[in-house]
Amino acid sequence: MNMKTLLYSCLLLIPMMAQAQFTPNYEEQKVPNFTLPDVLVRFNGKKIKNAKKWEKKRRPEILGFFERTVYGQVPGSLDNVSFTLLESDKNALNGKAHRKQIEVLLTKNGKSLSFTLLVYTPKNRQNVPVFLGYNFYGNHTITNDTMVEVPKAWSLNNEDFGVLDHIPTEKSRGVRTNRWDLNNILEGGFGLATIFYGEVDPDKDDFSDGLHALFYEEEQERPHPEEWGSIAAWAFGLSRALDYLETDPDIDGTKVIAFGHSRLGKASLWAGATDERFAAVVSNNSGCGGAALSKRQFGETIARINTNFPHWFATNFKEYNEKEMELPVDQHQLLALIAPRPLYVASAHEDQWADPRGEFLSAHYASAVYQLYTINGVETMAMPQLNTPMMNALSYHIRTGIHDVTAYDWEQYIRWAQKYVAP
Ligand code: GTR
Repeated sequence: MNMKTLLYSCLLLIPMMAQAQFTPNYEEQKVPNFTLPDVLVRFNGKKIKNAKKWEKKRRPEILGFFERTVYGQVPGSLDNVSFTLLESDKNALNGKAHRKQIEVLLTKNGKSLSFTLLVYTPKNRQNVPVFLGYNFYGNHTITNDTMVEVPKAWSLNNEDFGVLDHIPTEKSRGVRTNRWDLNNILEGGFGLATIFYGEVDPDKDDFSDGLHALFYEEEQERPHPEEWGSIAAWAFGLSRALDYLETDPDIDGTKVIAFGHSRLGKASLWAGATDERFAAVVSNNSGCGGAALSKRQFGETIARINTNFPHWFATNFKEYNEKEMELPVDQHQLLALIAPRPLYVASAHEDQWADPRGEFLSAHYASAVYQLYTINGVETMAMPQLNTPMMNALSYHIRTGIHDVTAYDWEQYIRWAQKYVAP
């Protein structure tokens, strides 16, 4: 081999090596050995023995770490939050539901941002428990109801849904009804409240828009390294929606369940952790940076997620790219921050990218905190069979199929919420 060919092959190797580094691991035997930080041992080594000490000592330090280093802190508070009822119909969905669309207006530093909350409650019912969660492409995608407004905010493109040039469109009305089992939610005695996540913070690596920009000091262009990324902004938006829900007599503000799928499941978990007014949380296939343990490095990893989605987490979190073992926390501790409130973690068998086993083990290790309250969680380390939920206040299931939200998932969430959230 002459010098030239040698040099050429080396040049070819560099991108291949970078690629190899990023090849996701899907083999259980290749999961590295690691010691999980004990949820009940403080950073100073002291053991936590009861719920009181957990709440006073351990919970705040875990929350503080996740705030500064993972999702990022919210820099201050809003000047004002106000609600305007845009529209309502007591005979929506063929007389089954009461529909409302509410504008939630957030103001800070003379700037404002608004989002539209779509709420359905069972007809002629008041004070009902409700599932609150974001949708990916607009409120009008979750139902065929023609009265639901098409949002104007920036959207991810989706050719199948007719979303080109990042503009939500009428064409996608009803395209996501499969992910929102509205009939069964209402028949189960629950309301459903949803928001298009792009209205709170567009899902792109651009900090000039969305919620972040409201909080900037003069000439600031992006959050400081310990400040919030998009997931924390979405979580904050859920809390502002909860501010409204607490004022609505049709809804029981003490029984609002934060629900989310995938990246929005990460947001619902963080909302439940930071805002204890949420009565319960559902994490559907939330994966890396959500329910799944990072130290397993199975499927999506910290480096991968921070590279593909540089805006999701605090800049500080990038320090742990390919350094999972150095991270003094793991995601079971995020789950533990929800305790003693009911929590449902769900995986899908074909969703290996989200590491179902890592999601399961995370729920298992979080159970130690539920036990302090004598509440049952995921006690065993053996994963359940497919489509066989382990149902307790802290529940887990893995169903057949892909990364998605299905009628099967909703059937379990409704049953669980009837038992543990709104008995
Ligand atoms: C994937 C991402 C996951 C998950 C998912 C989703 O591309 O890697 O962490 O959040 O998107 O939100 O659908």
